[in-house]
Amino acid sequence: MQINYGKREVSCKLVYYGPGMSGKTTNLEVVHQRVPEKSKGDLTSIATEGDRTLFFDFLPIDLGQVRGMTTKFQLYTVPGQIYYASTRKLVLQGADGVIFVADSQAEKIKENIESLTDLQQNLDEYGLKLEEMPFVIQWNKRDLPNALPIEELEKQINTFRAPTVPAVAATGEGVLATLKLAASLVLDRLNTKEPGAATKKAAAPAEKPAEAPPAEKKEAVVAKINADQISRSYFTQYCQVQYRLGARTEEVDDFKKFSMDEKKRLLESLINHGLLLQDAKKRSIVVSKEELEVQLKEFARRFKTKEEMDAHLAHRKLSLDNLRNEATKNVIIGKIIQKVIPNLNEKFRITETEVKEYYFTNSAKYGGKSFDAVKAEVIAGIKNQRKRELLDEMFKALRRESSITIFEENL
Ligand SMILES: Nc1nc2c(ncn2[C@@H]2O[C@H](COP(=O)(O)OP(=O)(O)O)[C@@H](O)[C@H]2O)c(=O)[nH]1
Ligand SMILES: [Mg+2]
Repeated sequence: MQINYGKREVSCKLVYYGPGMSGKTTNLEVVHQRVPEKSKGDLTSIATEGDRTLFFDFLPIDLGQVRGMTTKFQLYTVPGQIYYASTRKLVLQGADGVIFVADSQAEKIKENIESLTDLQQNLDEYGLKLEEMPFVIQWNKRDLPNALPIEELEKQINTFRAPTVPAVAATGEGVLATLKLAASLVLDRLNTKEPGAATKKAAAPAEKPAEAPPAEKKEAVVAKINADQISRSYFTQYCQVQYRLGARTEEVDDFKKFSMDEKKRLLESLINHGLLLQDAKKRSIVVSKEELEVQLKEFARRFKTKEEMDAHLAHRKLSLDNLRNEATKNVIIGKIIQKVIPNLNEKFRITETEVKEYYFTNSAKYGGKSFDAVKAEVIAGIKNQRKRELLDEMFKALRRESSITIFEENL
């Protein structure tokens, strides 16, 4: 759960768990269809040909103002197949609540129980206990003739006596009821864990800035980019993620300490990204699920197997959220460049003379290899350099028309 007191925003993560084919993806599809346009993002599904979820499905939704805070939920599903065990664990990272989608069919009882055990084991590794978490069971596929009676399911599966909702996800029945129930449990928990956290800010008198509520004092601001504020906790998180993404070693530090100079440099890059995202918003640039899918698949291609990729992420302590954010940023950068610079292809056209020139001036880099042997590498090098130049120009232009304040004392 992330709380941004400055923006009065709370962001929660809900994970739909359950055996393969129980209806998790269907649940997300129904939520996506039924939630009003302005309150939802794109549904991102990364599926194999067989229409089975490969990584996870992702849907951000906005439940509106709850007790004075904007409440955002990130909905995730997990892949059901046994061989994606490590992905299932990764998706659970940072979960605030779990919805277990059970398949009511008599012949699925064993799979349901196995999946529930798998869920408990995975949570255990994060030091979490299902019985202490916001947890809802959905009895799905109630329409099928071989569905077991609910009392029977309760007896065999619901050992914690978690709240349950019967559903026919295929027709949408029970889907929103399940989500609402889970969301309310998460929000209740937020209020008991941090008494008054959600209400304090809303009730605080606005006219006396000298007596800011304690929540705001805690949340120091490191910079302002136009109307947006960057809190210190967000910045700290950003620094850690950038360090992990760029790490050259397999294992990373739990918490990397940065010098003041490094912090300032990271803040500059965060400001650049912030400006870029604001600009994208102004230009109504959005990232479609297909575009995100291409980026994520591109990343996955670097690994021979899924297990290898999951291990890579786990070693670097990177979550799927981190990956998705990076991918989104990359897509946005590409789209803005294309919009801002209409003659982009012209700029990226590289003549043979230029390639040779670059090769000779940077010959040290190529360790004495012949021109022909490294030509492709040289061209890629030039393209990267141009891309960096273009981005620099863009950042400069954006900074000229923006108001940026840095609070160094809070770094
Ligand atoms: N009859 C019936 N079929 C359902 C229901 N919910 C989902 N399905 C079907 O079950 C299959 C698997 O659903 P899916 O959402 O992909 O399962 P996932 O593997 O848990 O993501 C699909 O063919 C769905 O159309 C339901 O309530 N009743
Ligand atoms: Mg699925």
